[in-house]
Amino acid sequence: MATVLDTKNLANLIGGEWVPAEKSTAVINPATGEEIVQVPLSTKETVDQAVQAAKAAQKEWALVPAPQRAEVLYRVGYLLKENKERLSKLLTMENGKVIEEARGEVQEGIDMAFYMAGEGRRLFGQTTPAELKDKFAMSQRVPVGVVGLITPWNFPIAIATWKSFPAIVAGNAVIWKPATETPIMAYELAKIFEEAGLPKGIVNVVFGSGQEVGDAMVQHEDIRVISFTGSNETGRNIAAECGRHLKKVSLEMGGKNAVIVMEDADLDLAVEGIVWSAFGTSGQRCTACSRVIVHESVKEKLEQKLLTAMEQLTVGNGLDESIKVGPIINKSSIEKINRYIEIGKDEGAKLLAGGYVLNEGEMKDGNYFAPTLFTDAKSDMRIAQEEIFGPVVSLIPVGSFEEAIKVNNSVSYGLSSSIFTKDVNRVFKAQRDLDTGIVYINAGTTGAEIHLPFGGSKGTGNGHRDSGVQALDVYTEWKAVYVDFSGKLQRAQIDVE
Ligand code: UN1
Repeated sequence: MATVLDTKNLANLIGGEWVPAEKSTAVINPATGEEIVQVPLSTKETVDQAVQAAKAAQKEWALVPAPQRAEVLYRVGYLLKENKERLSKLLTMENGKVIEEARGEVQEGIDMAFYMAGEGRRLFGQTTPAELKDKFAMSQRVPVGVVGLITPWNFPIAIATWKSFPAIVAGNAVIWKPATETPIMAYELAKIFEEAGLPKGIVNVVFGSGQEVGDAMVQHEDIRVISFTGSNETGRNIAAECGRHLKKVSLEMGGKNAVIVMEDADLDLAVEGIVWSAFGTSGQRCTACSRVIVHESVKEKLEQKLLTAMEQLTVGNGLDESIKVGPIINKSSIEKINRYIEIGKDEGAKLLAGGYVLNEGEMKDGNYFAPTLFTDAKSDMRIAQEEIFGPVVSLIPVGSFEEAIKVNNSVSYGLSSSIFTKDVNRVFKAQRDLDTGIVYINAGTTGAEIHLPFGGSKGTGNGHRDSGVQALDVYTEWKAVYVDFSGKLQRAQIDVE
């Protein structure tokens, strides 16, 4: 199909100029194996150029009143809306997710634009009484300066908006390294920033590898914040390095999310929730359901209903509206998923459906994996503990509500969880006791809305949140201001009557 992209060679955006790089690599459509575009493999020097441009631009940007900074985001929101269909198609081509989900992801960016633009007229600080007479006290948010964003391929536009929009409205300049697998959304969003009138140098896009570009960002003394979404291993390394540089770091590193199905659940609804959150985006969401913790009394019924629902899942190129499950991002992910299938079998879990690569007919040049269901898994098996990031879900039978909560909490991640039950007491106990940053009642594990905090506990993060008003905490410092209008020296804690 004809691409709707206006270039065959992407360039970096530095200080408002599109700068080609010497080296590049191919971006492959995971549905067809075809090359879509070349993406730069930039160097450390490029990062430094971008930081210099950002530093210069940020000083003026910080002085623009926040409601005016927000005007740019409103325009970005409208431009995303106008371009929604075109962007969604490009997103499906580079990432593989089915077109309906691509539209949903672009919508998430639109929502984030209007939400964060609203913050231009809030960005609330506090005023508070001073302890001394004729003295005024307040706190306010101030921009950090230059911030570094490292974004993943699985939500190449939504996650970029979660991070860049709060950074921009708060008065920062951005160095952004998008995933090399999915650079087109970054290119398109950067062009939208330009068209919306964002001053040159406020968003700089540097394409390239984590080892070269990501590492240079983490090392750069003038980048004061790193916000990263990706693997736990990379996140830990980034955090350690940021620690050495006393740099603030916000991490979102995945999950091992479970749906709990109790004996009183609406099983048909639970099946819909499981299928959508386990096999949507081919399981390549941080929030994807990869465990189903089921009360043993309804286990067999649930298995049967799941198998029937899975038969309806059509796998193929996501540009075709009838397809429900798109391809896997690349060959190495396919290998990883395959390894986990073997691990699951060796551990003694029972494979009920799927478990193999699909490469017949139109799927022969893409990376496809059959939706997969294991049952009789134990909570300490590797397939029930480790993030697979593919369309693989494991059923773990339990005997009680208490055991279900315990099994849910037994993993090293803490992003999302869900319970299907009609018992209001269990609902409230579950939302209290499930140790994840996101909890769903009678819905699957995916579908976070942008005005709530996104992130989680344990191996998922380090205490920060993407999106929601909480994202502002990542991109601002607090300043406490005291105004003494007594005309004399008043000593805090001492001259108190
Ligand atoms: C991710 O998988 O990293 O809640 C983000 C959801 C989406 C965002 C997922 N709104 O599933």
